[in-house]
Amino acid sequence: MTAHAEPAVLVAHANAVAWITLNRPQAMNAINDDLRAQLPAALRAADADPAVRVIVISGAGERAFCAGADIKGFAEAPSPAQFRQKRLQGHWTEAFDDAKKPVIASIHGYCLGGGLEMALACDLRVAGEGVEMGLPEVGLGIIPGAGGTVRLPRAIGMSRAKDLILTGRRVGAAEAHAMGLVSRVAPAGALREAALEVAGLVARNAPVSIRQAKRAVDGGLHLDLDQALAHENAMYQDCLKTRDRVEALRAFAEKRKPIFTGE
Ligand code: CO8
Repeated sequence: MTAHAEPAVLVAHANAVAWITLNRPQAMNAINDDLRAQLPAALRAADADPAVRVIVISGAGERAFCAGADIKGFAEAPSPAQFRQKRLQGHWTEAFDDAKKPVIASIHGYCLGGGLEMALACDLRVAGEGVEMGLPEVGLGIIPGAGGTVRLPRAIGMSRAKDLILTGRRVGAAEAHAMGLVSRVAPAGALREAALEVAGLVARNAPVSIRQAKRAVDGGLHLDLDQALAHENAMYQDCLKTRDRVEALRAFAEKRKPIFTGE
């Protein structure tokens, strides 16, 4: 990042939510080196912050969540040194996989290529009515190479994933919702409220339960049935040790809302 450049990522905190904004609106929040470096750092910081229970990722400006990799820099094949440097940065979506807290993508406008791969690395996707989502990589002489071919079939099934990956076509909000690519669609102008509502519904629950439920789902997905059930049980056992579990039972008996501390 140059000395006076705008940060590529902005972070705001409200209640238990860390709201991360991709901040390159002039380039439709396309992923350049600054964003590739700053986004994982912001995500890891929010994940480590004890005051944060849920993380939301959104895009600045009216037009896009993220239009994918910054393809203005794609034309030249990289030198060996550049290639090595890129490989070091290549696993930037790992920060999403490492996140213990739920990450929600709040998606408006264009969500293409690496932008959709980023959204797929989130736990939940909420879309505004005007979205256009797709993986155009095959039309650019590459394939979705930041997790798209891996995460999309896991999210929406093989047939629908191949439809999107092999055609490169874009889908709007209604189709994205029907195929399970997003779990909610918000009316135009109400996306932020919808994403915050989902974040709030998650954040009101016991933090250890949220973490363990996420680990149970993600960790169990690749295991056979017996192993997955054993994994689930291990995640469950960890919840039994918490004060929040006792607090929930006490609150029920006392006909009040539980106050969870994450212990
Ligand atoms: N990269 C850089 N700049 C972009 C990008 C992009 N991906 N998308 C849009 N912009 C810029 C435009 O260049 C333009 O800038 P300027 O005004 O300075 O010329 C501005 O945003 C507005 O764009 P348009 O004028 O093109 O607006 P339109 O409404 O005509 O079109 C589109 C909007 C449809 C979004 C169009 O801009 C477009 O097709 N963009 C490219 C989308 C694309 O192909 N994305 C996929 C890239 S491949 C990818 O993401 C692979 C992932 C690899 C991950 C890498 C991990 C290491």
